Amino acid sequence: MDNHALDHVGWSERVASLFDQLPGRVPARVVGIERGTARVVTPTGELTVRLTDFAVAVGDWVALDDDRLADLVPRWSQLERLGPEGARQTLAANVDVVLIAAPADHLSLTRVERELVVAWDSGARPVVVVTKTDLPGATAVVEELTARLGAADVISTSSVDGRGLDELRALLQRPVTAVLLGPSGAGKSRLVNAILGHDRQAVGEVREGDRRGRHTTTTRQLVPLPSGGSLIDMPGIRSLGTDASVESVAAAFDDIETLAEECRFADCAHDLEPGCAVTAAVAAGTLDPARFDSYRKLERELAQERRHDPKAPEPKRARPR
Ligand SMILES: Nc1nc2c(ncn2[C@@H]2O[C@H](COP(=O)(O)OP(=O)(O)OP(=O)(O)O)[C@@H](O)[C@H]2O)c(=O)[nH]1
Ligand SMILES: [Mg+2]
Ligand SMILES: [Zn+2]
Repeated sequence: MDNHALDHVGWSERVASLFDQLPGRVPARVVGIERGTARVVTPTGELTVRLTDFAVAVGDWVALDDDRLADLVPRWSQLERLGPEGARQTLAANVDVVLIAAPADHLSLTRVERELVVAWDSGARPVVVVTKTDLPGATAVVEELTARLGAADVISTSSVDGRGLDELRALLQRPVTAVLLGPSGAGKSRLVNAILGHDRQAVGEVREGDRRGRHTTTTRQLVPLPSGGSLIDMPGIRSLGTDASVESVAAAFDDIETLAEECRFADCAHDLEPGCAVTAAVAAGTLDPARFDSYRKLERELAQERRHDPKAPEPKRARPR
């Protein structure tokens, strides 16, 4: 691939071919959003543009006409959540990898399971990144997590002693764009700094009592990395509502999906049906009841979402990957 002035923010052959459809436009990538403006990187430098006609997200590729936003390039992936009021929000666009930051000192397995569903639904590949594994007790936490999560990819990291960082750097090569998803205080920003090798992102203390963060990061930012890829740091998210597709739940709970293929009835609800392989696995002790419980909670929540949304009576289908 020829060198391009936007290589450091993820320029690729795929992006180049998208811009082939927009002759005469200047390509740019959104690297930050703040109060009605977007910070974009263009081949000749950075620029702040007003957002009037377009709703853009960090990671979007946009076409400029005279320093004005003229087009939004079609996205190949988008990480979305439903806010507390049910409004859909795009957290990041055109990401290839979703890094789910799970702090070893304050880990919620059900939260990670939900984040995996949301990540699969984006169209990008999820990787669970356990942070702070330098802390005592982390080994047991990682073991519990990997035992619970079926086939998910898990990387153990520490921004203090540097473990796992090379594995992350190997993943974050040009032109990969990754986004950091996780609760406040998980160590997302410090991880960005550790991979960068200098302190660019602000890092905040966690509260002594419950190890929760103080919402230090307040804006989403795409950071070019020395390893060639780009990493989007995000504010910690409190509530991660979702209307993910049935396929995304199946991908995140592949172990339960595999069991379900053995149920006597194809439409088994894994409740009181005879010949249910899923409840049989729970009874036999081969499926963690807590994992089955999070699966059922997510399924119920998604069924609710589909019922409430009058425009979407059918379950949402997964985007082609
Ligand atoms: N022991 C240890 N502490 C860490 C590690 N990474 C981060 N921390 C600490 O965890 C706290 C939170 O780190 P941040 O990087 O600010 O967390 P964040 O996920 O960016 O939080 P928000 O910006 O609020 O969403 C800070 O006190 C960090 O020093 C680690 O690898 N080991
Ligand atoms: Mg942060
Ligand atoms: Zn069943």
